[in-house]
Amino acid sequence: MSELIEVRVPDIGDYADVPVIDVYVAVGDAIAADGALATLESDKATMDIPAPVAGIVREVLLKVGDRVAQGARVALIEAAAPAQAAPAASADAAITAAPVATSMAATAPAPATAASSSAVSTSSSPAAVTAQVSGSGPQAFVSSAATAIAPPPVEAAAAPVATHASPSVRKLARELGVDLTRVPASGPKGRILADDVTAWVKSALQAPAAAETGSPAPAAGGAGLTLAPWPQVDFAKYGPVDSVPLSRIKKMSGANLARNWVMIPAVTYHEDADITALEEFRQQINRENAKGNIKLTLLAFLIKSSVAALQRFPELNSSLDGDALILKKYYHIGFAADTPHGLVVPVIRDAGGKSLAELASEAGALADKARAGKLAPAEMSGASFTISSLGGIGGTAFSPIVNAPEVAILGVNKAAMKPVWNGETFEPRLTLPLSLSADHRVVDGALATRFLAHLAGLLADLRRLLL
Ligand code: CAO
Repeated sequence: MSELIEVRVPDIGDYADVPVIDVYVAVGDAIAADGALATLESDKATMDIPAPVAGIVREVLLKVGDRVAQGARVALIEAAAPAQAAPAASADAAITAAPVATSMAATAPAPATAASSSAVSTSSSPAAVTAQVSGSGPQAFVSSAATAIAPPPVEAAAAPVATHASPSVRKLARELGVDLTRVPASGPKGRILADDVTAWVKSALQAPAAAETGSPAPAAGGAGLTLAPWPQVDFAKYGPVDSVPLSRIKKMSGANLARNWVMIPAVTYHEDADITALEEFRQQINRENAKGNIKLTLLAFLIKSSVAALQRFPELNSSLDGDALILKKYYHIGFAADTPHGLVVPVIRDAGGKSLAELASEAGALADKARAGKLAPAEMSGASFTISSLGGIGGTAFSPIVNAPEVAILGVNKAAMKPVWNGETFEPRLTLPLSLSADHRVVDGALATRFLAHLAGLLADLRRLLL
């Protein structure tokens, strides 16, 4: 007999009484694993509740307008196949849906956007408490926390007009500054889809370019981007192709990546760190603890050393807020984790106060949780600096995209033994390539290079962490 799964509202942080603004399923509907059952939206955040398993919806236990908190019942699903996550073989197992990189997104608009929020905007609070973090692509993590550098809206506030769009689409529109009332809908029952929003933005971007007879010169006054139209190519003309829909995470993260790429004047700086001694120490400790469960990872050393470097150079642990710089006195370090769903960025809170063993164990646990798609929004929010380590895979350098509203991100590639001149002879030294991308509005080249040199010095001689 098929298993009946009770889906409940997952950990949504300190939210209570959150309105249900959309319910996507009805009794008898077939639902795929991770398909959205319903959406919650508070004044600061939105989140889809995904189905933990594929199956048939047997009961819908909430409706639009209900106000819910963690643990509230969402639906009963008759699982198509036995649910792996279900405890024991209970026929009435209760499962709390894991929010899979959806949009528990802080939406604290900059004053400019707050003033011009249209009917589609749902946020008015200045407090940003949680951030969705998800990713895709080669530089694939995103914080969707709205920032002081949010794009200006396409036009000023309009009278509220009802639009039919999911919260994730409305969030996308907010981030791109699109007034949804102007976007033609192509979804069922007049629903505006993410593709409609991106198509509208594309056409808005292409219009001035087309009108300018192909001139690549920027628009007068420097406002807006004058871009050539996106190439429209019928690829099938050139050979066989498959069209595969982008994953949910990629769709959601794409807008944030594009925003960060276009809006942050980032420069990437490179430095080599001599980690010969660090690696010997790490291996020695791991040998000593071979029977225990502590394994010191390189990532733990990177986090620890980054916090020390951030303490020395606080501008790299900041965010822009209009004309002010918010210098954070906390050190919450995000790290990019590669998962089957895409890249996500779990956050280690107060990393400065944690030992190497604690950092290694917490990062390992968070990475496992990320791979299982079980990270709660709170576990992906609030980072003040991010590390993206490709060291376990390879590479010699890359240019990570700054994860707004942070101002800097550290990229790490694979350490390699290199000959280093010691004044008399070449010595083999284990060399770790570091790549720091930093927002030039906050961090100039000298500061970035001092930060990287300091970080490399800490990694080369861990005793410096004690200073
Ligand atoms: N140089 C050489 N070897 C390295 C290394 C480096 N910089 N970093 C890790 N390694 C080694 C590790 O020591 C480990 O070997 P041992 O088992 O012998 O110790 C092996 O590579 C695998 O490490 P790992 O990368 O799986 O583990 P980690 O703790 O170092 O990293 C995590 C954890 C979550 C960062 C990693 O698993 C991951 O997901 N990385 C990908 C992140 C990513 O895709 N970033 C790009 C985002 S787009 O900018």
